[in-house]
Amino acid sequence: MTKPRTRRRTFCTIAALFLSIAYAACSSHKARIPANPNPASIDGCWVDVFDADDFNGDKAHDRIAGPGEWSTLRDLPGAAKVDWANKIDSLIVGPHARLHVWKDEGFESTHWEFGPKTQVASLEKYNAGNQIESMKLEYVP
Ligand SMILES: [Ca+2]
Ligand SMILES: [Ca+2]
Repeated sequence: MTKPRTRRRTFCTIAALFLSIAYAACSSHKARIPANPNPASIDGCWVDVFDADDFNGDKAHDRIAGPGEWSTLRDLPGAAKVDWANKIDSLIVGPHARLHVWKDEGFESTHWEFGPKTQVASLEKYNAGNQIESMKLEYVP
């Protein structure tokens, strides 16, 4: 009696795995990736992004929650500002996050990496001001 049940559970596990792979494959082709893809995202795994230097939120700012990958920043549903491509000037990395950013979409061209708790008042210092077009947020324990 236990055998068919185990087999069914295995089937369900495999089916769930396929569905999640299919979903991941589809979502990576979609432009619309939410600013917070995982509502139960891990505490401290985020990046605060600002449209101006010195963490000036008067213009626009957002918290992008990870872990996650954004091959484009042009369309982030759930963000206060949906289009962050080539707009970030300052940023604060959460205490449990490692931020990777790229100069072009699709994680291409120049890459910069910022560790947990990094505060960059002006990305101009790295020639990255208003240059970021894709990013990944990695969880750091
Ligand atoms: Ca800007
Ligand atoms: Ca570019």
